[in-house]
Amino acid sequence: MQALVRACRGESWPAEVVAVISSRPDAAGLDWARGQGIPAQGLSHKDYPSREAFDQALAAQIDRYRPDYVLLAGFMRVLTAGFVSRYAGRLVNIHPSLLPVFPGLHTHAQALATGVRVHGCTVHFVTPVLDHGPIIAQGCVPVLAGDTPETLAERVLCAEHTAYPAAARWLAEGRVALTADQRVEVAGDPQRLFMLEIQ
Ligand code: NHR
Repeated sequence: MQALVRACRGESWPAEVVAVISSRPDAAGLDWARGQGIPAQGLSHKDYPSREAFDQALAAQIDRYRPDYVLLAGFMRVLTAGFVSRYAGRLVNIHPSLLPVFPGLHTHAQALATGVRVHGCTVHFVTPVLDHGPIIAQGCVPVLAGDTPETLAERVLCAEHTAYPAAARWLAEGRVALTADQRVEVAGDPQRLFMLEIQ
């Protein structure tokens, strides 16, 4: 979230972050956003009797700001089909693996347990099927000898901080389209793959 806000501040960026909303009212990112002059709001899922009720309240808050896009960043609640369809084509997530491998949670531990030599992150449109939407961009990093889930997560996070702002910029520039077979095309045909240099 901070990487997206910082990127949008850059010169000649065609986007701004209009609000930051978290399902955890104690999230440090909310205070950080307020400090940056961005409206920020906590909305605890624990205050709602069902996922549907929470998602409806969440949508009501989001719609106050009339955003063109809703970008999930560390958002940990599975969203209902109703919420996803309301923002169809405008709802994006970054997942810490090279999808379609390692959907779900604990992706870095899964990568180490499987022994893959390359790992990374995926920026994708959100669909009702978890971690399955059309891929906008990916960032990859090597798995190194001696890696722990924590050291690997840190390396992947660097890739996330490159891939997500890049994808957000393509979206804001109106360059991202979905094909009939649900693949992403980006006008100008950028590579859409970010490879981190490791010293
Ligand atoms: N919702 C839909 N419909 N589709 C996706 O692809 C979604 C989504 C909501 C969040 C982010 C995803 C990730 O990047 C995301 C993608 C949380 C869970 C999860 O199981 C799964 C995937 C993601 C985020 N959440 C538990 C739940 O019961 C709670 C886990 C917790 O609180 O620690 O919602 O990884």
